[in-house]
Amino acid sequence: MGEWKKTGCVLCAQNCGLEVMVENNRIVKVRGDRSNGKSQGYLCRKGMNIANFQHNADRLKYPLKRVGSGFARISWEQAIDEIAEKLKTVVDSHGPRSFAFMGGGGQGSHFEAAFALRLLRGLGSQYHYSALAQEFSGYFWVNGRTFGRQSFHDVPDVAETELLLVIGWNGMQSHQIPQAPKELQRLARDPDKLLIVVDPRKSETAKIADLHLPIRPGTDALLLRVMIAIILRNGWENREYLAAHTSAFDRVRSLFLDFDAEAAVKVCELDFGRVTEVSRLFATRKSSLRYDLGIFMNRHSAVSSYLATILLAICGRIGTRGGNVFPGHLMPLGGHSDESNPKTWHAVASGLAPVLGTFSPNIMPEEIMTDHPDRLRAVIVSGSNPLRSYADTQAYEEAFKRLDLLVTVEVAMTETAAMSDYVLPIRSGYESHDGTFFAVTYPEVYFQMRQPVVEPEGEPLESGEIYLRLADRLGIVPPIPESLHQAAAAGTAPFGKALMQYAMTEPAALKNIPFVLGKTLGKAMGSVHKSLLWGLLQNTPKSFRENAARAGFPADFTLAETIFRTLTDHPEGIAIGRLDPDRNMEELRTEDGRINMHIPELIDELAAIDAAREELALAPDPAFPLVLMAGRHTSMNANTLMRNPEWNKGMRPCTLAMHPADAEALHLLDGQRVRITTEAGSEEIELEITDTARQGHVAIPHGFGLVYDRKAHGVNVNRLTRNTHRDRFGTPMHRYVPCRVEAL
Ligand SMILES: Nc1nc2c(c(=O)[nH]1)N[C@H]1C(S)=C(S)[C@@H](COP(=O)(O)OP(=O)(O)OC[C@H]3O[C@@H](n4cnc5c(=O)[nH]c(N)nc54)[C@H](O)[C@@H]3O)O[C@H]1N2
Ligand SMILES: Nc1nc2c(c(=O)[nH]1)N[C@H]1C(S)=C(S)[C@@H](COP(=O)(O)OP(=O)(O)OC[C@H]3O[C@@H](n4cnc5c(=O)[nH]c(N)nc54)[C@H](O)[C@@H]3O)O[C@H]1N2
Ligand code: SF4
Ligand SMILES: [Mo]
Repeated sequence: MGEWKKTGCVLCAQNCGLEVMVENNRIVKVRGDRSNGKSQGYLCRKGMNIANFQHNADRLKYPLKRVGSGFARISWEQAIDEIAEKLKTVVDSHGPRSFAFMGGGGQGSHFEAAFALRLLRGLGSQYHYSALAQEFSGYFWVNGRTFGRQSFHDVPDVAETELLLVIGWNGMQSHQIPQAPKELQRLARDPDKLLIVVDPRKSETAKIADLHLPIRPGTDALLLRVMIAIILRNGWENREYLAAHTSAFDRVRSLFLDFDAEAAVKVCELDFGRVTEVSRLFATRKSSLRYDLGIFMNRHSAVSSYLATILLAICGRIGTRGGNVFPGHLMPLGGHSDESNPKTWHAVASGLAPVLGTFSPNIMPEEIMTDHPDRLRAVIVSGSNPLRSYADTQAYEEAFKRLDLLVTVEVAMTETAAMSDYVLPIRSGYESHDGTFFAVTYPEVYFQMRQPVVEPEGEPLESGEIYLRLADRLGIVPPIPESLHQAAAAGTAPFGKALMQYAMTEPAALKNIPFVLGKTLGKAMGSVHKSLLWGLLQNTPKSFRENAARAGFPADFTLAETIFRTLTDHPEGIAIGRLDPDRNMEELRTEDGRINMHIPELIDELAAIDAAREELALAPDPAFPLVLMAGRHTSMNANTLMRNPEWNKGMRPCTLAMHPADAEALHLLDGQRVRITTEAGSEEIELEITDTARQGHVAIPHGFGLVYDRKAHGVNVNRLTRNTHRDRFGTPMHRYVPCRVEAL
C-alpha cells in the first residue's frame, strides 16, 4: 500500500503544495495539498502529471564522462578530481573571466544557487548567467532606478483589487500568481470588479475578461504612453500621492503632454474611446496591473516597464491596498548590480553588465566565440537547458563545441547534457531537501522546505553538495576545526555558539558560510541544503523579523530556531511572515524613500515612441510579413522540464497557431505541415487554424524539440530565434520575430 506524502510542485514559480501517493518508491497519484497556505489545494494539469517529470527514461543515475561520442560512468571522486583540475587549469591560465556558471535551480530548487555562486566567486568570477536575465532584466533594472533596488518585484494585490489590468500575461495558462485561474475567474465573474486584458491574441485570459483590447503586437509601449497622456490630459492623476510618494515627475510630465495620443492609438490598432475609458477606470478605481512576457520579451521592454511604473504611480497605485505591492521574502532572488561601479564586470564581447547579479544567456555564445583573451572557456550549467531554452540553438551548439570544459549538473540527460564533457546527476526536487525563493504572495509571506518523498536511484547528490565538493577540492573551503564538527553533531544550539567563535578566528569563514555550514551542520543533518536554511534564518534583516512577529513568531533570540523547527516539522510549508499593508511604501530603498520617476537613460527611447516612428519601425519586411510569437506558455509545456512526451499523448501540443483569414490567404488547411522561416532558420510544423490567433500574428509554444528515446517531439522554437534580436539589456524579443509561412 502506498503512502500520501506532502511536497510541492517544481514545475513553475507558484510551487503549489502537492500530496503525492508513493508506492514502491514511485509517485503514483497526486492531489493538491489543502494545507498549503499559498495554493490551498489548487494544482494544474502539469502538477497533476508530476510523475512524468520524476520518473522517466532520461533520469541520470551516475556521474558521466564524455568518451568519444558517448559517455562512460565514473566515480564521484574521479568526477570531482578531474573537473576541479580542469577548472583550475583554465582559470590559472586564462584568468577568472574564463569561467561562468549558468542556472541556479530553475523553477523549484533554489538552494543550490547559494553554493554554486559561492564557488563561482571563490574562483574569482562574476559571470552568473540565468534565465532571469532573458525575461526580467529590463524590469529589474528599471526597479533599481525607480524603487532603489533591482530585487524589487511588485505584484498586484489581487485579493483587494477592483480592477486588474493585464498586459501581455496569460495567467489562465501560465499562472504567475497563486491559483491564477481561480483568481482571474473570480474577478471576471464579480459584477463589482473588472478584468481588462491587453493581448493581440484571444488568449485564455482575454476570453474570460470583461474587456479585451486586441492590441497590434509590439505596440504596448505606445499604448502605455497614450494611457498616461490621457490620464494627465483629463486631470485624473492622483496629485496627493504624486506629491507625497514620488520624485522628479516634473522632469518627465512633458513627455506625455506634447504627444499625439489619437494618432498613437491608431498605430496600436485600438479604439480611442475604449482606451480612454480603460484609462479612466484605471485612474479612478482601486486598480492594479500585471504585465509579463508579452511585454518583457518585446520591443521597448525596459521602457514599457518604466511606463508601467509611471502609470501606476500617477494613479497612486504602488504600495497601496488593491494596487501593486511589494511582497516579503526569506531571500531576494538576486542582488543589486550597479553597472556604474568599476568593480562590476561587463562581459568582454558584448559589453553587457549584469542585472540582479545575472548576465543574459543571449550573449553567452558570443562571449565564447570572441577572440578576446578573456573569453569564456569553461561553463557549468545547472537547472538550465540552453540548447532548447535560450535564443539561437545553433549559436549555442557552435559555441559549446569551442569550450575547454562544459559540465552539466542535471536530473536528466538533456540536449545540453548530451553535449557536455561531464554530466553530474543530482537528486530531483522529490528526492532532496529544497525550496524556492519565488516570493509572490502578499500580505502573507510563505515558505516551504520540501523533504524527500522518494529515494533516489543510483548515486545522485543533493545539488549543493556538488559545489561543496568542488570547492573543497579546489581549496576554497577554509580549514574547519574538529570542534566545529563535534558541535554540529551535538545540535544547532551548541553549533551556533561554536560557529560564532570560529567566524571570529577564521577570516574566510563568513564569506564561505554555505560551504562551512554544509561541511559541518549539513553532514550532521544529512543535507547541505537544510543546513543552509538554518544559516539563512540566523541572519535575517529587521523587516523579516517584524513580518515574522506579525505572523505569530517570537520577537526574540529564539526566532530563527523556532522558524527552522516549524519549517522542518511542516513540509507543507508555512506562513513565515505577514507584511503590514499600511507600511508597504516603507519597503522602498531610494534615498528619499520615494518612487523616482526620472530615468535619464531611457528618456530618448521613450520620447521616440510616437505614432509616426512606430508605424515606420513596424512596417513589415516583405520577406517576413508575419509576426511570430516565439514561445507561447501553454498548459502543454512546462518550460523544458517535462521529458516524458507521454503526458501530452493524444493532444496537439506543438503547432503553429494561425488566424483563419491568414490561412485562407495562404491557401493553408488545418492540420497540414507548413514551413516557417525567420532570419534564424526554417522549421516544419503542423498548422493549427484558430480564431484565438490575431491576423498577421502566429504563435509556436516554447519548450518543445524534446529529444526523447532518440525521437524529436515538436519544434524547438529557438531554432527560429536569433540571439542578436535583443535589447540593450540582452533580453530577447521573442514576442516579435518577423517570419513567413508557406505550404510544404
Ligand atoms: N503552462 C505553463 N505555465 C508556465 C510556463 C510554462 O512553460 N507552461 N512557464 C513559466 C514561466 S518560466 C514564465 S516566465 C511564465 C510566462 O507567462 P506569460 O508571460 O503569461 O506567458 P506567455 O505565453 O508568453 O503569455 C503572455 C501573453 O502575451 C501575449 N502577447 C504576445 N505578444 C504580445 C504583445 O505584443 N503585446 C501584448 N500586450 N501581449 C502580447 C501572448 O499572446 C500571451 O497571451 O509562465 C510560467 N508558467
Ligand atoms: N523562444 C523562447 N524561448 C524561451 C521562452 C520563450 O517564451 N520563448 N521562455 C523562456 C523562459 S520565460 C524561461 S524561464 C526559460 C527557462 O529555461 P531554463 O532556464 O532552461 O529552465 P527549465 O526549462 O525550466 O529547466 C531547465 C532544466 O532544469 C532541470 N532541472 C529540473 N529540476 C532540477 C533541479 O532540481 N535542479 C537542477 N539543477 N536542475 C533541475 C531540468 O531537467 C531542465 O533540463 O526558457 C526560456 N526560453
Ligand atoms: S505547474 Fe505551477 S500552477 Fe501548476 S501545479 Fe505546478 S506549481 Fe502549481
Ligand atoms: Mo520564465
